[in-house]
Parts: sequence; structure tokens; C-alpha cells
Amino acid sequence: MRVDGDRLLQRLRDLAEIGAIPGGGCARLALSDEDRAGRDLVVMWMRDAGLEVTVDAIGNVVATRKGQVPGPAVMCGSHIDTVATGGAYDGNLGVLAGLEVMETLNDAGLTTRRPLAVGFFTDEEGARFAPDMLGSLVYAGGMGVETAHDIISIDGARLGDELARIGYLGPAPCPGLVPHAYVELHIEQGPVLDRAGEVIGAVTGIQGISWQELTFEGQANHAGTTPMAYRHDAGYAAAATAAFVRRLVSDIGPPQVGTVGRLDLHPDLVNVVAARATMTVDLRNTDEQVLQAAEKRLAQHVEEVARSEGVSVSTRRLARFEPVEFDPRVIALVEATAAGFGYQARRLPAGAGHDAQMLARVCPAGMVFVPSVGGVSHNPAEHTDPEHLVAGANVLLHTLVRLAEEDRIPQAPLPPEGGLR
Ligand code: HGY
Ligand code: MN
Ligand code: MN
Repeated sequence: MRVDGDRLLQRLRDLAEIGAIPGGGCARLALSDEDRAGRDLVVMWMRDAGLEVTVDAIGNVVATRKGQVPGPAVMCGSHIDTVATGGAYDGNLGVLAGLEVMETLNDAGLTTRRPLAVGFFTDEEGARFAPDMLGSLVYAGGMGVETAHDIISIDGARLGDELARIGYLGPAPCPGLVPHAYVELHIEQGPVLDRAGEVIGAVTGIQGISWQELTFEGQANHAGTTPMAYRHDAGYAAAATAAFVRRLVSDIGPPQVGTVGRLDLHPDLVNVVAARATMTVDLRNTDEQVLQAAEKRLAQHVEEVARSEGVSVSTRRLARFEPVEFDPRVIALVEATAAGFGYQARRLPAGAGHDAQMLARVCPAGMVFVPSVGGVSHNPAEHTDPEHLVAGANVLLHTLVRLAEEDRIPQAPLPPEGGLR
């Protein structure tokens, strides 16, 4: 049994049309009008496939295909919200490949033992409303839905109001139904598979994430008349911190990464010493202890530079998730399924956050990766070769069917299935 690759690729193109931006990418920030339009299109496809669609109180959408016996579903999915410079595949592939699995089983007239479900989770990116993976965090019981509803976006909107505005403040309760298992297909978004010339990744886990917003308050002053010793330059404090982040990360070494993605100055004028600077720092590492040490060193630097520049500083935590290890049985199942297609799956951790890391809190979870050309993502140029997209969908299909048919999740290591049906 194989997915209909043409149908999957066409749907990826159709969805990418919504919020399309030059260069082949799309911009569908969470709970924006573009996100609503994307949601409406995918929900229509889900209903046309005969799936039972539910929307929960944080806007997560789950479409379920009945099994022969009732009970917890084998779940797949991802997200369809994007960053402002998003590509066509980040998140979208996992949702549309999951839908393709359902369509393929429909075409084959097959009903799996357990129900199957495909979902898309609200605000996975966290770019508009922090933290990221918010919908799946609430689904897994990691945050109360009322708390989530009161989150304010970077453009000043309240999450609960935006959910209601786009018509996705749904009746289904949070936390959501606990699946039998969860498997997410996603593009790697990094260079590992592409560089190695490999097609399938069996993801071992996800690195820890630390997001902070720093606000330095100094004193606006004249850029020409104010001697340097008299300045309280918030812009300098922020710039020095951005440079420190780069030094810190190179001192710690891989896999530590650090990013200053946002940096706003006020009044943001050429001849005024900045009175205020607001910036974000994104630190990640697969090792929780090293990540904590990096956070400590950053905090020390921030205190020192604020004191030496005579500015005040406040810190706001935007996201903090520890590293997650996926279920070894699911990792082995992905490997064995890939081997059945003749692919030697590479084991690797995920550098990006994913909804699977939240589902891993409540059920056995894992991920399937396919290569990102040049490792480029969060960029309209994001690209995965069509045959790799289809290969990932076929590995997802057979991994899900195996989880839906077996009494229990097979113990690792598994013999590769010879020549899949
Ligand atoms: O930030 C991330 O890793 C993900 O794209 N939300
Ligand atoms: Mn993603
Ligand atoms: Mn992303």
C-alpha cells in the first residue's frame, strides 16, 4: 500500500497558496486571517474524507477515522501556522501526510483495528503568541486553557479573543484525549540528512528550549552633545548582549545554539541615544544542565552590562521546555518501517521544537524526518524534494498502521518488514 503522492503534493501546493509570499513560502501567523483560511481549507478536506472533526478550547483540530474497536486513537499531525517568512512544508507536511494516510486507507477500503487521528495544533510556532507548541502544550495538560487564553501577542492581541474572532474557540475540552501513540512527520529543518544524502530520520528526541525577552531602560539623549561617560544607552546594552550571546555559544560549543531574533529600539532615531531596547534571546541545547549553565552566564552578563551602562533591565520568560527523549519502541518502529522501503534511517535529535515533544508527555511518541535542502527553514526558500516528501508519507502510513494493528507497540529492535504490502 502506498500514498497517492500526486494528491499529497497538490494539497501542499494548495495550502501554500494561502498566505503565499514571494519566493514560494507562506505567512500564516497563528490566529491571523490567513491561519483561519488555512484551517478552513484543511477542515474541509478532513470532512470530505469522512473524518469526525473536533475543535477544542485552544483551537486544536483533531480529525478521527473510526477503527474496528473503539478506544484511544493512533494519532499523527503537526501544525499549519507558520512564521512570517515561512516555507511550504514546516508543519504542513505532517498534517497533510496524516490526511493522506486516511485517504489512502479509504481508497483501499481498509479499517484499522484502532481508530486513527490526524490533528493540527494551535500556535506551534510561538512567533506571534509565545510560547511555541502552545496548542499541544495545552492539549497535553501542560498549561491551563484559561491561562493560554490570556496570552498577549507581540501585536497586542489577546489569544482567547483571536480564537473567537476566527471561529476556532471550540467545544472540545482541554486537555485532549490521550492517544495510544503519536507519530509526527516533519521536515528536518537542519542540514544533517541532506548533507549525508539520506532520506529518512528516526528522531530520538528534541533539544531543550529557553526563550527570554529582555528590556533595557536607559535615558534618551542627544547623540551629538552627550559625552560618552554621561550616557545610559539602552541600545548599547542590547547590542553588547547580542554580541555576548554569540561569544557564549561559541565558548560552549555545539550543539549549543543562541539567537537574537527580535531587537527593537525606542525612539529608534538616528540622532537619539536609545532610551529603551527590547530584545529576545533563544538558547537551545540537548543537555539540560548545559542549557541551565548558559542561562546563568547570560543572566550574569545582563546584570553586569546594565550596571556598567547605568540602565535598568527586566526579563520576561517566553518559553522554557526541557529536552525530551522519544519512546525507543517508536524510534525503532520508524527505523524498521523505513528499512522495509530500503531506507537506512538515521537517528538524530530534533533541533526545532515540535508538537511531538508535548504529546510525549502523555503517550509513546516519535517523529519521522525528511531532508531539508541546504538545511534551510523558516525561509520561503525551504525545500524538500517531492520524492522525499512522498517517502516520508509512506513511512508514516506504515508506521501508523502497524501501531493501529499490533496488540502492543512492538519491542525494539524490530526486524525490518520485508517488502511492505
Ligand atoms: O521554534 C521552534 O523550534 C519551532 O519552530 N516552533
Ligand atoms: Mn514545525
Ligand atoms: Mn517552525
